[in-house]
Amino acid sequence: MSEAPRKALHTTTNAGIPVESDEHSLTVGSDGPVLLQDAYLIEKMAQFNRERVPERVVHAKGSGAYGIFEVTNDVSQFTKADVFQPGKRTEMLARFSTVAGEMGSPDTWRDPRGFALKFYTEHGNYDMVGNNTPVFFVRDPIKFQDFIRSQKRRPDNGLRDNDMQWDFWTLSPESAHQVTWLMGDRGIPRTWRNMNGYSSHTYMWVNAAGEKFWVKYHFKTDQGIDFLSQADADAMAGCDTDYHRRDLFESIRSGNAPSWTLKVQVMPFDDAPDYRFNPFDLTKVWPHSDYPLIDVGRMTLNKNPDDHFVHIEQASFEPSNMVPGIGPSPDKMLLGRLFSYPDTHRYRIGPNYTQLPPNRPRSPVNSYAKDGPMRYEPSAASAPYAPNSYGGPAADTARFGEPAGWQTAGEMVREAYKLRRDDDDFGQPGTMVRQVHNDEQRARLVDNVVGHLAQGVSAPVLDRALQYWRNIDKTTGDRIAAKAKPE
Ligand code: HDE
Repeated sequence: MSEAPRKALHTTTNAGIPVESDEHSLTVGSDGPVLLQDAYLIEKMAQFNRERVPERVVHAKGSGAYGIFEVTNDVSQFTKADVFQPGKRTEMLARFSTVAGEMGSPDTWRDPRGFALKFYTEHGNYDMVGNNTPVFFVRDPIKFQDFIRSQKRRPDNGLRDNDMQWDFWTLSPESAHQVTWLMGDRGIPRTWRNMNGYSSHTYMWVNAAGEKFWVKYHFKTDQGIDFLSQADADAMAGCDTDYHRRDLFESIRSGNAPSWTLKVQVMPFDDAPDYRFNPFDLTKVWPHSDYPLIDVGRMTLNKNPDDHFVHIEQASFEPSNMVPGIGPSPDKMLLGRLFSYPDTHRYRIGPNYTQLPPNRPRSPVNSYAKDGPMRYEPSAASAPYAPNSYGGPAADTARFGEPAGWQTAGEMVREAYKLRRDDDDFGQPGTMVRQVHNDEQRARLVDNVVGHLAQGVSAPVLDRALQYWRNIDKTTGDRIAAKAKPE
Protein backbone atom coordinates (compact mmCIF):
# COMPACT_ATOMS: atom_id res chain seq x y z
CA MET A 1 0.00 0.00 0.00
CA SER A 2 2.07 2.96 -1.22
CA GLU A 3 1.81 5.79 1.31
CA ALA A 4 3.86 9.01 1.32
CA PRO A 5 7.24 8.19 3.02
CA ARG A 6 7.06 9.15 6.68
CA LYS A 7 9.76 11.47 8.13
CA ALA A 8 12.69 9.26 9.20
CA LEU A 9 12.15 8.48 12.90
CA HIS A 10 14.61 6.75 15.21
CA THR A 11 13.26 3.65 16.95
CA THR A 12 12.63 3.97 20.65
CA THR A 13 11.34 1.76 23.43
CA ASN A 14 7.79 2.37 24.69
CA ALA A 15 9.42 4.65 27.23
CA GLY A 16 10.84 6.80 24.41
CA ILE A 17 14.44 5.64 24.87
CA PRO A 18 16.39 5.40 21.58
CA VAL A 19 17.21 1.75 20.84
CA GLU A 20 20.65 0.51 19.72
CA SER A 21 19.49 -1.96 17.04
CA ASP A 22 16.32 -3.18 15.33
CA GLU A 23 17.98 -6.46 14.33
CA HIS A 24 20.34 -7.78 16.99
CA SER A 25 19.62 -8.97 20.54
CA LEU A 26 22.25 -8.11 23.16
CA THR A 27 24.64 -11.07 23.58
CA VAL A 28 28.05 -11.89 25.04
CA GLY A 29 30.15 -11.79 21.90
CA SER A 30 28.44 -12.23 18.54
CA ASP A 31 27.82 -15.94 19.22
CA GLY A 32 27.24 -15.71 22.94
CA PRO A 33 24.07 -16.04 25.10
CA VAL A 34 21.28 -13.43 25.02
CA LEU A 35 21.34 -11.13 28.06
CA LEU A 36 18.43 -10.50 30.46
CA GLN A 37 19.48 -6.83 30.49
CA ASP A 38 18.27 -6.47 26.89
CA ALA A 39 15.23 -4.49 28.05
CA TYR A 40 14.18 -3.71 24.47
CA LEU A 41 14.11 -7.38 23.46
CA ILE A 42 12.06 -8.22 26.56
CA GLU A 43 9.68 -5.31 25.96
CA LYS A 44 9.11 -6.41 22.36
CA MET A 45 8.33 -10.00 23.35
CA ALA A 46 6.14 -9.09 26.32
CA GLN A 47 4.18 -6.47 24.35
CA PHE A 48 3.65 -8.95 21.52
CA ASN A 49 2.14 -11.49 23.93
CA ARG A 50 -0.40 -8.90 25.09
CA GLU A 51 -1.53 -7.44 21.73
CA ARG A 52 -4.96 -9.11 21.66
CA VAL A 53 -8.12 -7.89 23.36
CA PRO A 54 -10.96 -10.44 23.36
CA GLU A 55 -12.77 -10.36 20.03
CA ARG A 56 -16.43 -9.28 20.09
CA VAL A 57 -18.51 -12.27 21.13
CA VAL A 58 -20.70 -11.54 18.11
CA HIS A 59 -19.89 -9.28 15.16
CA ALA A 60 -16.22 -10.08 15.67
CA LYS A 61 -15.28 -9.62 11.97
CA GLY A 62 -15.79 -6.10 10.72
CA SER A 63 -14.34 -2.78 9.74
CA GLY A 64 -15.42 0.80 9.29
CA ALA A 65 -14.62 4.42 8.67
CA TYR A 66 -15.20 7.94 9.88
CA GLY A 67 -17.57 10.31 8.12
CA ILE A 68 -20.11 13.08 8.38
CA PHE A 69 -23.86 13.11 8.84
CA GLU A 70 -25.70 16.08 7.34
CA VAL A 71 -29.38 16.86 7.95
CA THR A 72 -31.14 17.67 4.66
CA ASN A 73 -34.77 17.84 5.82
CA ASP A 74 -36.50 19.53 8.77
CA VAL A 75 -37.69 16.83 11.19
CA SER A 76 -37.61 19.10 14.24
CA GLN A 77 -41.38 18.60 14.58
CA PHE A 78 -40.52 15.06 15.68
CA THR A 79 -37.26 15.41 17.61
CA LYS A 80 -35.18 18.00 19.43
CA ALA A 81 -32.06 15.81 19.09
CA ASP A 82 -29.15 18.09 18.20
CA VAL A 83 -27.86 15.69 15.55
CA PHE A 84 -31.16 15.84 13.60
CA GLN A 85 -31.71 19.61 13.58
CA PRO A 86 -32.03 21.34 10.18
CA GLY A 87 -28.69 21.88 8.44
CA LYS A 88 -26.71 20.19 11.22
CA ARG A 89 -23.43 18.44 10.29
CA THR A 90 -22.13 15.87 12.78
CA GLU A 91 -18.95 13.80 12.61
CA MET A 92 -19.48 10.07 12.96
CA LEU A 93 -17.97 6.62 12.92
CA ALA A 94 -19.46 3.53 11.26
CA ARG A 95 -18.54 -0.14 11.68
CA PHE A 96 -19.93 -2.88 9.47
CA SER A 97 -19.63 -6.54 10.44
CA THR A 98 -20.90 -10.07 10.09
CA VAL A 99 -22.62 -11.67 13.09
CA ALA A 100 -21.49 -15.22 13.73
CA GLY A 101 -18.01 -15.44 12.20
CA GLU A 102 -14.85 -15.06 14.23
CA MET A 103 -12.30 -12.31 13.55
CA GLY A 104 -10.57 -14.23 10.77
CA SER A 105 -13.72 -15.47 9.06
CA PRO A 106 -14.65 -14.53 5.48
CA ASP A 107 -16.50 -11.25 4.92
CA THR A 108 -18.67 -13.01 2.31
CA TRP A 109 -20.30 -15.66 4.51
CA ARG A 110 -24.12 -15.62 4.48
CA ASP A 111 -25.07 -13.63 7.60
CA PRO A 112 -26.82 -10.39 8.57
CA ARG A 113 -24.40 -7.45 8.60
CA GLY A 114 -23.91 -5.14 11.55
CA PHE A 115 -24.49 -1.48 10.77
CA ALA A 116 -23.16 0.32 13.86
CA LEU A 117 -23.06 4.12 13.90
CA LYS A 118 -21.66 6.56 16.44
CA PHE A 119 -22.57 10.26 16.06
CA TYR A 120 -20.31 12.68 17.97
CA THR A 121 -23.08 15.13 18.82
CA GLU A 122 -22.93 18.33 20.91
CA HIS A 123 -24.85 16.50 23.64
CA GLY A 124 -22.61 13.43 23.77
CA ASN A 125 -22.23 10.32 21.62
CA TYR A 126 -25.39 9.01 19.97
CA ASP A 127 -25.03 5.36 18.92
CA MET A 128 -27.49 3.81 16.46
CA VAL A 129 -26.47 0.15 16.45
CA GLY A 130 -28.40 -1.58 13.70
CA ASN A 131 -28.12 -4.30 11.10
CA ASN A 132 -28.58 -4.47 7.33
CA THR A 133 -31.98 -6.11 7.86
CA PRO A 134 -35.05 -4.42 9.43
CA VAL A 135 -35.97 -7.40 11.62
CA PHE A 136 -34.27 -9.95 13.86
CA PHE A 137 -34.40 -13.68 14.62
CA VAL A 138 -35.98 -13.48 18.07
CA ARG A 139 -38.12 -11.03 20.00
CA ASP A 140 -37.09 -11.73 23.61
CA PRO A 141 -33.51 -11.02 24.81
CA ILE A 142 -33.46 -14.19 26.89
CA LYS A 143 -33.22 -16.23 23.64
CA PHE A 144 -30.46 -14.13 22.02
CA GLN A 145 -27.56 -16.01 23.59
CA ASP A 146 -29.10 -19.35 22.55
CA PHE A 147 -29.68 -18.10 19.01
CA ILE A 148 -26.05 -17.00 18.67
CA ARG A 149 -24.77 -20.30 20.10
CA SER A 150 -26.79 -22.21 17.48
CA GLN A 151 -25.01 -20.21 14.75
CA LYS A 152 -21.49 -20.70 16.09
CA ARG A 153 -19.53 -23.85 16.90
CA ARG A 154 -20.54 -27.16 18.49
CA PRO A 155 -19.05 -27.74 21.95
CA ASP A 156 -17.92 -31.28 21.08
CA ASN A 157 -15.99 -30.87 17.82
CA GLY A 158 -15.73 -27.07 17.57
CA LEU A 159 -17.34 -27.12 14.13
CA ARG A 160 -20.19 -24.97 12.81
CA ASP A 161 -23.30 -27.05 12.21
CA ASN A 162 -26.27 -26.29 9.94
CA ASP A 163 -28.28 -28.86 11.92
CA MET A 164 -27.98 -26.69 15.05
CA GLN A 165 -28.98 -23.61 13.07
CA TRP A 166 -32.11 -25.14 11.59
CA ASP A 167 -32.94 -26.93 14.86
CA PHE A 168 -33.05 -23.56 16.64
CA TRP A 169 -34.83 -21.73 13.83
CA THR A 170 -37.56 -24.34 13.34
CA LEU A 171 -38.19 -24.49 17.11
CA SER A 172 -38.40 -20.67 17.17
CA PRO A 173 -40.96 -19.76 14.48
CA GLU A 174 -40.54 -16.06 15.27
CA SER A 175 -37.24 -16.38 13.34
CA ALA A 176 -39.05 -16.94 10.01
CA HIS A 177 -38.99 -13.33 8.81
CA GLN A 178 -35.27 -12.80 9.47
CA VAL A 179 -34.36 -16.23 8.06
CA THR A 180 -36.22 -15.39 4.86
CA TRP A 181 -34.15 -12.18 4.60
CA LEU A 182 -30.99 -14.13 5.41
CA MET A 183 -31.52 -16.87 2.83
CA GLY A 184 -32.38 -14.33 0.12
CA ASP A 185 -30.13 -11.97 -1.84
CA ARG A 186 -29.70 -9.59 1.14
CA GLY A 187 -27.90 -12.37 3.03
CA ILE A 188 -24.64 -11.67 1.15
CA PRO A 189 -24.24 -8.00 0.17
CA ARG A 190 -21.81 -7.49 -2.75
CA THR A 191 -20.05 -4.88 -0.62
CA TRP A 192 -20.94 -2.98 2.54
CA ARG A 193 -21.52 -0.03 0.21
CA ASN A 194 -24.34 -1.94 -1.49
CA MET A 195 -26.50 -2.63 1.55
CA ASN A 196 -29.01 -0.67 3.60
CA GLY A 197 -28.87 -0.17 7.34
CA TYR A 198 -31.83 -0.27 9.72
CA SER A 199 -32.50 0.54 13.36
CA SER A 200 -34.66 -2.58 13.26
CA HIS A 201 -36.00 -1.57 16.66
CA THR A 202 -38.58 1.10 17.20
CA TYR A 203 -37.16 4.11 19.07
CA MET A 204 -38.80 7.13 20.65
CA TRP A 205 -38.27 10.66 19.37
CA VAL A 206 -39.24 13.64 21.55
CA ASN A 207 -39.60 17.17 20.14
CA ALA A 208 -38.91 20.46 21.89
CA ALA A 209 -42.52 20.62 23.10
CA GLY A 210 -42.14 17.22 24.76
CA GLU A 211 -44.38 15.46 22.23
CA LYS A 212 -43.40 11.83 21.65
CA PHE A 213 -43.30 9.73 18.46
CA TRP A 214 -42.25 6.18 17.61
CA VAL A 215 -39.70 5.87 14.80
CA LYS A 216 -37.85 3.28 12.73
CA TYR A 217 -34.66 4.26 10.85
CA HIS A 218 -33.83 3.27 7.27
CA PHE A 219 -30.35 4.09 5.91
CA LYS A 220 -30.80 3.59 2.15
CA THR A 221 -27.57 3.00 0.29
CA ASP A 222 -26.88 5.62 -2.39
CA GLN A 223 -24.73 3.06 -4.21
CA GLY A 224 -27.70 0.77 -4.95
CA ILE A 225 -28.48 -2.63 -3.44
CA ASP A 226 -26.34 -5.42 -4.86
CA PHE A 227 -25.49 -8.93 -3.71
CA LEU A 228 -23.18 -11.86 -4.29
CA SER A 229 -24.60 -15.21 -5.38
CA GLN A 230 -23.79 -18.10 -3.05
CA ALA A 231 -21.32 -19.46 -5.61
CA ASP A 232 -19.55 -16.10 -6.05
CA ALA A 233 -19.47 -15.58 -2.29
CA ASP A 234 -17.97 -19.03 -1.71
CA ALA A 235 -15.32 -18.37 -4.34
CA MET A 236 -14.49 -14.97 -2.83
CA ALA A 237 -14.25 -16.53 0.66
CA GLY A 238 -11.52 -18.71 -0.78
CA CYS A 239 -9.44 -15.93 -2.26
CA ASP A 240 -10.02 -12.84 -0.15
CA THR A 241 -11.51 -13.22 3.33
CA ASP A 242 -11.33 -9.44 3.74
CA TYR A 243 -13.09 -8.52 0.51
CA HIS A 244 -15.63 -6.16 2.12
CA ARG A 245 -13.03 -4.54 4.38
CA ARG A 246 -10.72 -3.98 1.43
CA ASP A 247 -13.51 -2.60 -0.76
CA LEU A 248 -14.54 0.03 1.81
CA PHE A 249 -10.94 1.05 2.54
CA GLU A 250 -9.99 1.33 -1.13
CA SER A 251 -13.17 3.14 -2.18
CA ILE A 252 -12.60 5.83 0.48
CA ARG A 253 -8.88 5.99 -0.26
CA SER A 254 -9.60 6.58 -3.95
CA GLY A 255 -12.03 9.39 -3.09
CA ASN A 256 -15.12 7.36 -3.88
CA ALA A 257 -16.83 8.06 -0.55
CA PRO A 258 -19.92 5.90 -0.04
CA SER A 259 -23.10 7.48 1.31
CA TRP A 260 -26.46 6.50 2.70
CA THR A 261 -29.70 8.50 2.84
CA LEU A 262 -31.41 8.34 6.22
CA LYS A 263 -35.20 8.13 6.15
CA VAL A 264 -37.50 7.41 9.08
CA GLN A 265 -40.96 5.97 9.52
CA VAL A 266 -42.84 7.96 12.18
CA MET A 267 -45.78 6.48 14.12
CA PRO A 268 -47.84 8.89 16.24
CA PHE A 269 -47.40 7.97 19.90
CA ASP A 270 -51.09 7.13 20.39
CA ASP A 271 -51.25 4.79 17.36
CA ALA A 272 -49.23 2.12 19.15
CA PRO A 273 -51.76 0.61 21.59
CA ASP A 274 -54.31 -0.28 18.89
CA TYR A 275 -52.02 -0.99 15.94
CA ARG A 276 -52.92 -4.32 14.32
CA PHE A 277 -49.72 -6.03 15.46
CA ASN A 278 -47.29 -5.13 18.22
CA PRO A 279 -45.29 -2.22 16.73
CA PHE A 280 -42.42 -2.97 19.14
CA ASP A 281 -42.02 -6.58 18.00
CA LEU A 282 -38.58 -6.74 16.42
CA THR A 283 -39.57 -9.57 14.06
CA LYS A 284 -42.00 -7.27 12.22
CA VAL A 285 -41.74 -4.31 9.85
CA TRP A 286 -44.22 -1.46 9.60
CA PRO A 287 -45.77 -1.40 6.11
CA HIS A 288 -44.67 1.78 4.36
CA SER A 289 -48.30 2.25 3.32
CA ASP A 290 -49.11 2.75 7.01
CA TYR A 291 -46.09 4.93 7.84
CA PRO A 292 -44.27 6.27 4.77
CA LEU A 293 -40.57 7.10 4.74
CA ILE A 294 -39.57 10.66 5.62
CA ASP A 295 -36.17 12.06 4.55
CA VAL A 296 -33.80 13.11 7.32
CA GLY A 297 -30.25 13.42 5.96
CA ARG A 298 -27.19 11.81 4.47
CA MET A 299 -24.28 9.95 6.00
CA THR A 300 -21.03 9.94 4.01
CA LEU A 301 -18.00 7.86 5.00
CA ASN A 302 -14.95 9.77 3.79
CA LYS A 303 -12.06 9.05 6.19
CA ASN A 304 -10.27 5.78 6.74
CA PRO A 305 -8.96 5.19 10.25
CA ASP A 306 -5.15 5.42 10.42
CA ASP A 307 -4.95 2.45 12.77
CA HIS A 308 -7.44 -0.42 12.54
CA PHE A 309 -6.92 -1.71 16.07
CA VAL A 310 -7.10 1.72 17.74
CA HIS A 311 -10.19 2.94 15.90
CA ILE A 312 -12.12 -0.15 14.88
CA GLU A 313 -11.14 -3.06 17.12
CA GLN A 314 -11.45 -0.76 20.16
CA ALA A 315 -14.60 1.01 18.97
CA SER A 316 -17.52 0.64 21.38
CA PHE A 317 -21.10 1.08 20.19
CA GLU A 318 -24.00 0.96 22.62
CA PRO A 319 -27.73 1.44 22.04
CA SER A 320 -27.88 2.95 25.54
CA ASN A 321 -26.06 6.03 24.18
CA MET A 322 -29.24 7.99 23.48
CA VAL A 323 -29.07 11.79 23.50
CA PRO A 324 -31.85 14.27 24.47
CA GLY A 325 -34.70 13.92 21.96
CA ILE A 326 -34.15 10.19 21.46
CA GLY A 327 -35.25 7.37 23.74
CA PRO A 328 -35.97 3.63 23.90
CA SER A 329 -39.28 1.86 23.25
CA PRO A 330 -41.00 -1.13 24.94
CA ASP A 331 -39.17 -3.44 22.47
CA LYS A 332 -37.90 -6.15 24.87
CA MET A 333 -34.86 -6.82 22.68
CA LEU A 334 -33.82 -3.16 22.69
CA LEU A 335 -34.22 -2.94 26.47
CA GLY A 336 -32.03 -6.05 26.88
CA ARG A 337 -29.37 -4.54 24.64
CA LEU A 338 -29.19 -1.41 26.81
CA PHE A 339 -27.44 -3.50 29.48
CA SER A 340 -25.40 -5.79 27.29
CA TYR A 341 -23.26 -3.42 25.23
CA PRO A 342 -21.62 -1.35 27.99
CA ASP A 343 -21.15 -4.61 29.89
CA THR A 344 -19.31 -6.23 27.00
CA HIS A 345 -17.14 -3.10 26.52
CA ARG A 346 -16.10 -3.04 30.18
CA TYR A 347 -15.07 -6.68 29.85
CA ARG A 348 -13.42 -6.40 26.43
CA ILE A 349 -11.64 -3.01 26.49
CA GLY A 350 -11.75 -1.97 30.16
CA PRO A 351 -13.90 0.29 32.38
CA ASN A 352 -12.41 3.48 30.89
CA TYR A 353 -13.20 2.48 27.31
CA THR A 354 -14.97 5.81 26.66
CA GLN A 355 -11.58 7.53 26.87
CA LEU A 356 -10.22 5.57 23.90
CA PRO A 357 -9.92 7.65 20.68
CA PRO A 358 -12.96 6.30 18.73
CA ASN A 359 -15.17 6.37 21.84
CA ARG A 360 -14.31 9.77 23.28
CA PRO A 361 -17.14 12.26 22.99
CA ARG A 362 -16.35 15.48 21.16
CA SER A 363 -18.55 17.33 23.71
CA PRO A 364 -17.51 18.04 27.34
CA VAL A 365 -17.58 15.09 29.75
CA ASN A 366 -18.61 16.23 33.25
CA SER A 367 -19.18 12.87 34.89
CA TYR A 368 -18.10 11.77 38.38
CA ALA A 369 -16.27 8.72 37.02
CA LYS A 370 -12.70 8.47 38.25
CA ASP A 371 -9.75 6.06 38.60
CA GLY A 372 -9.84 2.49 37.24
CA PRO A 373 -7.28 0.87 34.93
CA MET A 374 -5.90 2.90 32.01
CA ARG A 375 -7.65 6.09 33.14
CA TYR A 376 -5.88 9.15 31.80
CA GLU A 377 -8.49 11.94 31.63
CA PRO A 378 -8.82 13.69 35.01
CA SER A 379 -12.37 13.83 36.37
CA ALA A 380 -14.11 17.16 35.64
CA ALA A 381 -15.70 17.10 39.06
CA SER A 382 -14.40 19.70 41.52
CA ALA A 383 -15.13 17.23 44.31
CA PRO A 384 -15.49 13.46 43.82
CA TYR A 385 -19.11 13.35 45.01
CA ALA A 386 -22.51 14.88 44.23
CA PRO A 387 -24.09 17.03 45.47
CA ASN A 388 -21.14 19.17 46.49
CA SER A 389 -20.72 22.81 47.36
CA TYR A 390 -17.47 23.17 45.40
CA GLY A 391 -18.74 23.86 41.88
CA GLY A 392 -20.50 20.69 40.82
CA PRO A 393 -21.02 19.40 38.16
CA ALA A 394 -24.76 19.28 38.90
CA ALA A 395 -27.56 17.90 36.71
CA ASP A 396 -29.35 20.59 34.68
CA THR A 397 -32.84 19.23 35.33
CA ALA A 398 -34.52 22.31 33.85
CA ARG A 399 -32.95 21.59 30.43
CA PHE A 400 -32.43 17.83 30.48
CA GLY A 401 -34.78 16.56 33.21
CA GLU A 402 -37.55 15.01 31.07
CA PRO A 403 -36.95 11.23 30.65
CA ALA A 404 -37.97 9.77 27.27
CA GLY A 405 -40.40 7.32 28.87
CA TRP A 406 -43.97 6.03 28.67
CA GLN A 407 -46.79 5.05 31.04
CA THR A 408 -46.75 1.39 32.07
CA ALA A 409 -48.36 -0.92 34.66
CA GLY A 410 -49.13 -4.62 35.28
CA GLU A 411 -48.25 -7.81 37.17
CA MET A 412 -44.74 -9.28 36.88
CA VAL A 413 -45.01 -12.18 34.39
CA ARG A 414 -42.88 -14.25 32.04
CA GLU A 415 -44.97 -14.30 28.86
CA ALA A 416 -44.80 -13.60 25.13
CA TYR A 417 -46.14 -10.31 23.83
CA LYS A 418 -49.95 -10.27 23.97
CA LEU A 419 -51.19 -11.42 20.58
CA ARG A 420 -52.96 -8.81 18.46
CA ARG A 421 -55.15 -9.48 15.45
CA ASP A 422 -52.31 -9.52 12.86
CA ASP A 423 -49.64 -10.98 15.08
CA ASP A 424 -48.23 -14.15 13.52
CA ASP A 425 -44.77 -15.40 12.59
CA PHE A 426 -45.28 -16.32 8.95
CA GLY A 427 -47.46 -13.53 7.53
CA GLN A 428 -44.78 -10.93 6.80
CA PRO A 429 -42.14 -13.36 5.45
CA GLY A 430 -44.85 -14.91 3.25
CA THR A 431 -45.79 -11.48 1.91
CA MET A 432 -42.12 -10.77 1.21
CA VAL A 433 -41.69 -14.01 -0.76
CA ARG A 434 -44.94 -13.64 -2.70
CA GLN A 435 -45.16 -9.88 -3.28
CA VAL A 436 -41.67 -8.40 -2.89
CA HIS A 437 -39.48 -11.10 -4.47
CA ASN A 438 -39.53 -11.57 -8.25
CA ASP A 439 -39.22 -14.99 -9.89
CA GLU A 440 -35.41 -14.87 -10.03
CA GLN A 441 -35.15 -13.87 -6.38
CA ARG A 442 -37.55 -16.64 -5.36
CA ALA A 443 -35.53 -19.15 -7.39
CA ARG A 444 -32.29 -18.06 -5.70
CA LEU A 445 -33.97 -18.22 -2.28
CA VAL A 446 -35.04 -21.83 -2.96
CA ASP A 447 -31.55 -22.82 -4.10
CA ASN A 448 -29.86 -21.06 -1.15
CA VAL A 449 -32.10 -22.86 1.34
CA VAL A 450 -31.70 -26.22 -0.39
CA GLY A 451 -27.92 -25.78 -0.44
CA HIS A 452 -27.86 -24.89 3.25
CA LEU A 453 -30.15 -27.79 4.23
CA ALA A 454 -27.98 -30.19 2.25
CA GLN A 455 -25.04 -29.65 4.62
CA GLY A 456 -25.55 -32.00 7.52
CA VAL A 457 -29.15 -31.29 8.53
CA SER A 458 -30.61 -34.39 10.18
CA ALA A 459 -33.86 -35.98 8.95
CA PRO A 460 -36.17 -34.81 11.76
CA VAL A 461 -34.83 -31.26 11.57
CA LEU A 462 -35.10 -31.33 7.77
CA ASP A 463 -38.77 -32.32 8.00
CA ARG A 464 -39.44 -29.44 10.41
CA ALA A 465 -37.55 -27.08 8.08
CA LEU A 466 -39.69 -28.10 5.11
CA GLN A 467 -42.85 -27.42 7.14
CA TYR A 468 -41.33 -24.08 8.32
CA TRP A 469 -40.97 -22.98 4.68
CA ARG A 470 -44.45 -24.24 3.78
CA ASN A 471 -45.77 -22.14 6.67
CA ILE A 472 -43.99 -19.14 5.15
CA ASP A 473 -45.24 -19.85 1.61
CA LYS A 474 -46.72 -23.19 0.52
CA THR A 475 -45.44 -22.99 -3.08
CA THR A 476 -41.92 -22.03 -2.02
CA GLY A 477 -41.95 -24.71 0.66
CA ASP A 478 -42.99 -27.33 -1.89
CA ARG A 479 -40.22 -26.20 -4.26
CA ILE A 480 -37.65 -26.49 -1.48
CA ALA A 481 -38.99 -29.91 -0.48
CA ALA A 482 -38.89 -31.18 -4.08
CA LYS A 483 -35.16 -30.40 -4.22
CA ALA A 484 -34.15 -31.04 -0.61
CA LYS A 485 -36.04 -34.29 -0.19
CA PRO A 486 -37.01 -35.65 -3.59
CA GLU A 487 -39.59 -38.44 -3.12
FE1 HDE B 1 -25.99 -7.04 19.24
N1 HDE B 1 -24.44 -7.27 20.47
N2 HDE B 1 -27.20 -7.87 20.61
N3 HDE B 1 -27.59 -6.85 18.01
N4 HDE B 1 -24.85 -6.12 17.94
C1 HDE B 1 -23.16 -6.93 20.20
O1 HDE B 1 -21.74 -5.86 21.78
C2 HDE B 1 -26.90 -8.08 21.91
C3 HDE B 1 -28.88 -7.28 18.24
C4 HDE B 1 -25.24 -5.46 16.78
O2 HDE B 1 -19.63 -3.04 15.36
C5 HDE B 1 -22.27 -7.13 21.38
O3 HDE B 1 -19.91 -4.66 21.25
C6 HDE B 1 -28.04 -8.57 22.64
C7 HDE B 1 -29.79 -6.69 17.33
C8 HDE B 1 -24.12 -4.90 16.12
O4 HDE B 1 -18.93 -3.07 17.46
C9 HDE B 1 -23.18 -7.66 22.45
C10 HDE B 1 -29.05 -8.68 21.72
C11 HDE B 1 -29.05 -5.88 16.51
C12 HDE B 1 -23.01 -5.24 16.88
C13 HDE B 1 -24.52 -7.62 21.77
C14 HDE B 1 -28.51 -8.24 20.47
C15 HDE B 1 -27.68 -5.99 16.96
C16 HDE B 1 -23.49 -5.97 18.01
C17 HDE B 1 -21.04 -7.97 21.15
C18 HDE B 1 -30.46 -9.18 21.93
C19 HDE B 1 -29.50 -5.05 15.32
C20 HDE B 1 -21.54 -4.89 16.59
C21 HDE B 1 -19.94 -6.99 20.86
C22 HDE B 1 -31.20 -8.52 22.98
C23 HDE B 1 -30.59 -4.12 15.64
C24 HDE B 1 -21.22 -3.51 17.04
C25 HDE B 1 -20.49 -5.73 21.31
C26 HDE B 1 -19.82 -3.17 16.58
C27 HDE B 1 -22.68 -6.44 19.07
C28 HDE B 1 -25.61 -7.91 22.49
C29 HDE B 1 -29.24 -8.28 19.23
C30 HDE B 1 -26.60 -5.32 16.29
C31 HDE B 1 -22.84 -9.05 22.93
C32 HDE B 1 -28.07 -8.93 24.13
C33 HDE B 1 -31.29 -6.93 17.32
C34 HDE B 1 -24.15 -4.11 14.82
O5 HDE B 1 -23.18 -6.81 23.56
